[in-house]
Formats: sequence, C-alpha cells, structure tokens
Amino acid sequence: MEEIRSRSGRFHKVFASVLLLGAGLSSAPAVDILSNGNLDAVSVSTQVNPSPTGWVLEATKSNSGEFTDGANSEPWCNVRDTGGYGVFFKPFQGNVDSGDLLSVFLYQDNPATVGSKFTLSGFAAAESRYSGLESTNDPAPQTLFMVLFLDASGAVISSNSLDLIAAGLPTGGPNSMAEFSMPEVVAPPNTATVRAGVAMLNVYSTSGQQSFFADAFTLDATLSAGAPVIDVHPEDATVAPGGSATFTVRLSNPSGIRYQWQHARTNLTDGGNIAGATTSTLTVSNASEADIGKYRVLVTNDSGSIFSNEANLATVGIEFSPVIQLVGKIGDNYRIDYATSVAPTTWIPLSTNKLVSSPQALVDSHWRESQARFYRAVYLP
Ligand SMILES: [Ca+2]
Repeated sequence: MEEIRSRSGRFHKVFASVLLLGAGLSSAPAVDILSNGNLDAVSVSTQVNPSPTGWVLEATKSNSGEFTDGANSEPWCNVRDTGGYGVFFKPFQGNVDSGDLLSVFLYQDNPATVGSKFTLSGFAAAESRYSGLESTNDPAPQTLFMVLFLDASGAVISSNSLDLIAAGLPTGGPNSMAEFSMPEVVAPPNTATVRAGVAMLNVYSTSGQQSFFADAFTLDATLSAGAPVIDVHPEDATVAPGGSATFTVRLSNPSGIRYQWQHARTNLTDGGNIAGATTSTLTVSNASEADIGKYRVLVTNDSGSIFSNEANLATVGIEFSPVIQLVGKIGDNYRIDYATSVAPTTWIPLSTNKLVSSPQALVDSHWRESQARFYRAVYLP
C-alpha cells in the first residue's frame, strides 16, 4: 500500500509542474503530501506498542514527564482501507486526582513552501465517557486536529487547530468514526516545514468507555504558483576517510533558483573541503569524521522556497584499536604482555614502558594480527 501511495505522490508532483509550465495556471491541483496517511503501516518506535510508521507519537504526563504508552496502532479502530490500523488513544493513563494529565500528539512533518495552502482531514471518534468531553479540570482537556508551520531552525511560527469536540466528535466508539476537515491554512513567511496531525491534551481516566480514536489522514497541499519543485533529491553517500562525496538536487523549474546547502542544518560556505555550497551540486572533499551526518539544500526562487530531503554522509574504514592504560609511580618500568587465549595462556611481550605520566596510555595497533588478544602489565623492579 505504501509503495503505491508514494508512486502516486510522485506522479502528482510531475503532473503539477507540467501544468505550471505549459498552461500557466495560477495554482497547481491539490495533492496529498502525507506518507502513510491511512496509518496502516505500523512499527515499534518510541512507544511500547506499534505506532504508525513515518509519524511521530509524542506522549507526556504533566507531572511524570515523557510517557511511553499514550496511544498505539490497533486494527479494530481502522477505517476506510480494509485490513489496516487506526490509532487508539489512552486517556486512562492520566490521573486527574494527582494532577498527572496525559497529552499525546501524533504528527508528521513535511517540507513546505511559503504561500502554499494546506487542508488537513481525518477520521476521529471518542467513547461516551471520554474525559475530553468534560471541561471541569484546569487546564481543560482538548482534542484537536493541528497544522503547525515551523521555520528552518525547527521553531513553530504558526499554529492552527480544529476543536473536534466543538465540531461534534462522535462518542459511539470506533464504529462511529467520522471525517473532519480543517479550514485551509497558508504557510507564512519563513516556513520550512508543515507539521500536521491530531492532539489529545490534558486528559485523564474516567470509568470505562473513555478512549479516543483517529485514522485515515490526508494533508492536501496546493503549492504556491511557480515555487521550486524538486524532482531529484540528494542521495546518501559513503566514502573512505580522505575521499570525496557529492550531493545533487534537480528541479523541474531550475530557472532563477538559488541554492543553500546545509550540514547538520547549518548553512555551508565554500572553502576548505567544501565546494558548491550555493549551487545544485555540493562537493565534500577530503572527508573526515567532522563531515559525517545529514546534508540538505534549501532551494529558493521569487515564489517560495523548499528544503530537499536529508541525505546522509558516512565514512568507512574507521580504525579501532585497544588502549592499555598503565597506572603507577612516575619513573617505574612495566612490561606489557599479550596472549591470544586464556587457557592455555602464553604471554608474549608487547612493549616495555617507563611511566612518564600516570595514567599512561599505550595503543596496540597490531591487534588485528591475532583473532583475540588479552593483556597484562608486569612490574619490572
Ligand atoms: Ca487506517
């Protein structure tokens, strides 16, 4: 299912760019940009039980902090696509008497261009004694669809929500799940990321029939007209220390595009072993440990800007060697022996060392000549 959806997404993106170039329409058709929006692909990540793959599930309690069982994927609260999963939210993990209220936010981040328009839709329902239906405690429970916009540093610059209780959330359990749509929201200046999902805030245990459920989200995006459209994202690279790696981005509308590559979300400039920091291809030469990590590029034109996916740079051939640390009186002599097995033990001298510091470190760079090595230090009077 996931494979089909992702192919479908690519097709729509190409289709949109053709329309922009050919017919000069003022806006592209809306496309669903969520991955695994139906929540049917599940895996174990930060929670005890499986949760939707490609989504972040954050759960906290107001007194006891981070929490690991605020919600999980279950087949019996699935809607629309047969054989899939929905998400079972667990308000009963909160406790109003001790003030330890549960908050859970299930969301997915996607790159977004300034001026693009987004509409979030999804299915939800509660049970009849769901604490989110009450407003007796402070802070009051909230049950929300949310669309947030974040800048390039990850700071939230705009927050939009739909109050599902006010919108008439059904209370007949999973079988009563109904679809809700948020009003369209527009990505403000400095937007780099759109974060969309569902939040259950400040809830607590009642007695039975108290859960909340959500499933089958879509986030329809209408890209700002003429904004950059990335066709080919940079790909992961692995190099030997001292080697070179290149990262390339390709756009369907490259005219007038400005590029800014980042390493670990920090802007790069040309110089040293970095070249092409403001072009479509970044070159990292003479790669060392300092260069490993995530690379991405911000592409900008007069109609907007968007980040590429992140590509990872890894190095191969890192050397590990045993370090023997001698501790003793300065000026004393020790002999380090090694053996290749403990029974029987045959000690072979490795080196003789006079302590000039304590501790004093000795690296055995020849350890690969044996399958295993055991060490001892012998005091030499
Ligand atoms: Ca589902």
